[in-house]
Amino acid sequence: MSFLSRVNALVFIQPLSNACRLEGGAPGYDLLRHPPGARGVGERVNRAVGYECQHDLDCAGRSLDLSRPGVMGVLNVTPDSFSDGGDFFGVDRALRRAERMVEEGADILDIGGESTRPGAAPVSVREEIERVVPVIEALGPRISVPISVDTSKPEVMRAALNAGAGMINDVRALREPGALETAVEARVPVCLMHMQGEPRTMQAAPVYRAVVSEVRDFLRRRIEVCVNAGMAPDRIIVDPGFGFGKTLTHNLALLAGLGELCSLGSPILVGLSRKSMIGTLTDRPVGERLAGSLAAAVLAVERGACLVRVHDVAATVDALRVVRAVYGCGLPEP
Ligand code: 7PJ
Repeated sequence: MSFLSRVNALVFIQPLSNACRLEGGAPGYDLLRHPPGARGVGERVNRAVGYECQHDLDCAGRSLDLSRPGVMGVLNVTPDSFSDGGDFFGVDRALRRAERMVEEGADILDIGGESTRPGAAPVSVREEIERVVPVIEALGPRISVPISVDTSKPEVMRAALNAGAGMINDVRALREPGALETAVEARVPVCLMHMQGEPRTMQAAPVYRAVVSEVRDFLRRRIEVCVNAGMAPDRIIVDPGFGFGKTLTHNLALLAGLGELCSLGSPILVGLSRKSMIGTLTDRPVGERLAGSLAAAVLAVERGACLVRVHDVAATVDALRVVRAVYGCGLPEP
């Protein structure tokens, strides 16, 4: 088999045509989904299976378009965030950084005040609120894209939503006491992420029998728990949690097999940007992982991810423009 036909078999045909499309239901973004009027191979395949476009997500009045792959810009407001070294600690710097990400084409910003880097110290509720709320309050009126809050604490979720956030991104998938009830009541989109263990110890010795199916089953159970608690299924986004209790081998298996998560029927978000798996593969320090992160983002989108959580927004937007053009998503009208 030639290299190209291998790539086709592995990358294009399997995840795009099979994994997402044939499972039925309302799959996560699968590159066959695109705005009405877009042209290309995707549209023909799409019509043939009666595929329905994913509608926009309503993030407390601000719209997040999931009909094509989008970019979530990361804004860490922690003194110890590992990938930006705490550069943007402080409201003014955070605002400047956030506005720049929006100018560069971010579809949503994700603001977090708890570092989840391996070994990071826990943060109190009060401290986390003091980090994120002033930034969300000041930022909300200055940008038009939705703001997501990256937290597991119900008190922080409520404070952030009151301050203007419109989505919850929880690396613990609403497993902390009170988080599920808070998210159901808030009626905003929620990202449920897989993590094995806890940030302080999760990288010690993660073990899986079959990482892709275990992550998928975990996410399926969390979706069920949320829906049983009263959450609208179309508000749920899922994330395999790259680097959260996973070795390099686990992360690579998950990225290669990401298409298998499409059967969950929820849009897929991925966070691969600057992560240690990229550092290990490229032998680069955190500030030099852009090329590796872009490759990972493109691979994830080809396998069905509809949102990529990244630090380098402008470069990722460019990369996804190329992907979208190739798949007939977002081609200009003739
Ligand atoms: C992720 C996250 C991720 C989601 C972080 C970092 C570490 N939320 N929060 N997915 N990673 N949903 O920024 O690299 O992968 S914190």
